[in-house]
Amino acid sequence: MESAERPGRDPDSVSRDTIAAIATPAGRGGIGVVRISGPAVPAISSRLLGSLPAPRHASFARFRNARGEPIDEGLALYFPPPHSYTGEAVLELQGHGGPVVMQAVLRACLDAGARLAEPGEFTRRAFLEGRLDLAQAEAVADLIDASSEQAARAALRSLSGEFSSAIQSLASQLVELRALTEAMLDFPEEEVDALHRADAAARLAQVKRQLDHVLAKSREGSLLRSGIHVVLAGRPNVGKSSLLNRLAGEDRAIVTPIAGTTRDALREPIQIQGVPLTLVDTAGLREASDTIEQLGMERTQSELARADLVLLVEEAGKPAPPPVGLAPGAQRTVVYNKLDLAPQFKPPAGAVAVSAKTGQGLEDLRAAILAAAGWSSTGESVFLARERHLRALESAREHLDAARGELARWEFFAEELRLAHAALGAITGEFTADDLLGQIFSRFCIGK
Ligand SMILES: Nc1nc2c(ncn2[C@@H]2O[C@H](COP(=O)(O)OP(=O)(O)OP(=O)(O)O)[C@@H](O)[C@H]2O)c(=O)[nH]1
Ligand SMILES: [Mg+2]
Repeated sequence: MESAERPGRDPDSVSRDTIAAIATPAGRGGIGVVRISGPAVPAISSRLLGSLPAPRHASFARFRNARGEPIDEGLALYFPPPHSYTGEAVLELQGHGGPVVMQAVLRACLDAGARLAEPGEFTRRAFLEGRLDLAQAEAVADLIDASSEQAARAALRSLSGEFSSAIQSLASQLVELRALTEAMLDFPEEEVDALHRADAAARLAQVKRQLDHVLAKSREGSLLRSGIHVVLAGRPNVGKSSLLNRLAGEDRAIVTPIAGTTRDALREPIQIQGVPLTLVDTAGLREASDTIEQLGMERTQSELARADLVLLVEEAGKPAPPPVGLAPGAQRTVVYNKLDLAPQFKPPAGAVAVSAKTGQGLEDLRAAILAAAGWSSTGESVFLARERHLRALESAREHLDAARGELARWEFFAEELRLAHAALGAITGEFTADDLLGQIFSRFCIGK
């Protein structure tokens, strides 16, 4: 891996363009913000506002275009370097949030020498200036994209550096262990005694334990970002659509006593304890009686193929053969519905009994869904990890495992430690390839 840009050491930082963008969403609003960052901010400010506002004070100003005509008026905020979001000189113009006005203000900034910012470019600069590490920069986008309060809270914790410092703590222990090992490398093999090896083994085990802990919290937290695909499946008429309506809290799917009511797959986004889920109602599985039902069941199959969790719905107290066409595969939980019709029914271990009609057992069902998805905590201490972070942590763990097998061979041991360290460094952006950075920031919105 070619390590490219490093925080705070960007060679171009003195000769950079000045960038500008509308930072508020498109459309009409009470206020719209244009943000400008870069060395030309003072010059642009004098062209637009007639002067540079006092640092970090809200100043009322009239915004003028290149011909000196007033285009809007509002508040101007100036943040001198390095104490700004990007670490550069930043000017924020808060005008009236109409699309025409905002475009005119942006146009005036471009005419005065700025260029249009690319998606995520402000945050990318913050990263390059060392204001944020890569995991924190990603947390900015995750906070904006958060689909639940829990996800937002977890993103905010990452933004404030909680995830990064857990990673850094692992990295610094690895640095110590590497230093110790490198020192050993200078001795001939036979002089490295058992004491040193035992010490290294103990330190390695310690790092590994901590890494496992971080990984577990990250796996759990990743559910908050990506959500879980939960599919309701089973024979016709068992109450799949009724359960979807109950879990969604509104009547989304058609429910009738006629077997074969649902023809099409219906997706409904819901949340359980802040974990976002996509709940999918499907056509009941049986020998199809017509073309529409046949097509419906093909959709059921493709939903099942994509499921993280299948809720196989059965009727309580009515033993029946397994539904036709339910391929083994995704993790499944059996849900016995219509408990109100069979109040004596006790579900077997691992299954849940509910009544979509009375709501009985619904809390158990919600808990079972979260447990099956791997969510165990209240969400307070999880890390809102991305797939990229999970892969890096897993790779670091593999190298630590490999290192344990190489305690008798210092060179190999040292090399595995180096690789584990590099994997962790990729999370915070200490060692990160340029194209990866491009990928990460290009998914941001413009103006962030
Ligand atoms: N008593 C009782 N009836 C229920 C319960 N859940 C569903 N029903 C009834 O069972 C019938 C079928 O319900 P649906 O939700 O349409 O069943 P489904 O599994 O979606 O059926 P298909 O779409 O045909 O595959 C309806 O008459 C519901 O009112 C329950 O918990 N108790
Ligand atoms: Mg149905």
